[in-house]
Amino acid sequence: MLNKDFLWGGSTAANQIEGGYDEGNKGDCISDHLTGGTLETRRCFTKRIDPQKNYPSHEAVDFYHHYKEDIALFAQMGFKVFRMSIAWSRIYPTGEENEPNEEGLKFYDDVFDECLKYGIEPLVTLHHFDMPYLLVEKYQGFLNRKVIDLFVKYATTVFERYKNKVKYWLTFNEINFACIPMGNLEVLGIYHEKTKDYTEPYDNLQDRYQALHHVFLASAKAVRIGHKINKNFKIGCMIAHVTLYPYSCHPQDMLLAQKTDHLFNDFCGDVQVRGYYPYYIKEYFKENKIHIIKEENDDVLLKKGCVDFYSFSYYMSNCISCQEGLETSMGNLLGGVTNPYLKSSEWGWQIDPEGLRYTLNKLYDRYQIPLMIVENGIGAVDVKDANNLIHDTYRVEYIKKHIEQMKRAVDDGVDLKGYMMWSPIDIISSSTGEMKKRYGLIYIDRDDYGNGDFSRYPKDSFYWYKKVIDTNGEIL
Ligand code: BGP
Repeated sequence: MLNKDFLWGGSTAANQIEGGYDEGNKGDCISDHLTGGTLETRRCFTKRIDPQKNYPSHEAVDFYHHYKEDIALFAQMGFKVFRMSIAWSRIYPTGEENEPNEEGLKFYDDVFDECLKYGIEPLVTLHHFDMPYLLVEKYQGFLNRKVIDLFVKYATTVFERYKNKVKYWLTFNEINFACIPMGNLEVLGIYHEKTKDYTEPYDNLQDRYQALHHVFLASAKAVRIGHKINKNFKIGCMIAHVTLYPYSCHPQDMLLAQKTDHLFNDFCGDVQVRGYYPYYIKEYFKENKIHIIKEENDDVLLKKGCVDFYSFSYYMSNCISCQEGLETSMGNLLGGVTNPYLKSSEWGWQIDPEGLRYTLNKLYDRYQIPLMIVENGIGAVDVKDANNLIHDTYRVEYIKKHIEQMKRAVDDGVDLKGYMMWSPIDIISSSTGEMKKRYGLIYIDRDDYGNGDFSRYPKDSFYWYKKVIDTNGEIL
């Protein structure tokens, strides 16, 4: 049974939903430089914005102008919580101004007021793949310690401004993306001059882990300051948990799965929850000749800036094997070996509801602090019929099965505070930049070629999710 105050809702990110990329004095950020792509054609990162190219974040689904309508629809579904992110470059357009941009601050005031009007708790991510672009060019993002202070200035500004409106915060979205080369740009803000394709960047392990160290410090400092500004703040970490199984019971598969799990899924959470680097990373650093340059107080700071809760995204699982030549699968950030017992989504992500129960138990066992699922959903092609109806039974099926397993984990004893599906309305896909890959409970009239008038249409899943929330997950 779920608690009465269980936080049901949905989750979004500024760069995928807002649009209005040059309105209200917003500066451009990393995602404003990413072109649209498909499953077959990768997105590109361009240093200059090229008027001939399509950059989906520029208009996204125009939440910037539709937020009232959207939040009213979330309220109609009975949302208790709405996860969104603040675009850093709306508050500090280049990241370096001394004074924040009032228009940007006002926009989020209005959004939060709208949520609170309906009794919806905003849960806010400070950094979701959208560092102000100037910081990439000038400093190579978090590779430079100066960016820690710039981030902390931004965090302090929004904590102060919204201290009576927002209680739940996340510092960095999917921070562990930085544990694979592709995370260089979107999490760390590193775009090396030798990089040709940001999805396969020139990768310098020393730089990547040094920059990640700075991100840990930025997060820890923000947690400390947040708690000083309002002792009731609950500030969490956010991990992309790609659940990994050994492909076979061969001891070498077991060991490789354990190691990959540590390095990808566990490392960042271990630092942010426990406040120190775990033992296994020291060996990895030694093997790879990585030497983290620390200042005197860094370790103390990490220890003092532990998060209050652990949040994560869960879409899928993958297998790990030391055998070569096995069939492989794609995934949310991390691919792996295909699991013969699972089916995949149209974009090749393996669907594994029971893996969610397994993961919740693993995480609670590991950390013993409250957990939140802040992303879970399925990207699919939806068809709107002549009556503007969208029969997305596959989405209902996906979410239903995951909620069933989530409830079982709560019965197992896991302290789970909330479930935020991804995403309440169709938004731009992060990996492919498409509109076609839809996650929403609400359909948006917009395609990959800029057609459509942004009208909103509830899908069948909208009415289904409303019932789920109304019954606190009893009727699925
Ligand atoms: C996560 C991101 C989100 C979101 C989601 C779905 O990695 O935090 O921003 O987009 O994945 O992924 P995609 O849009 O690539 O299908």
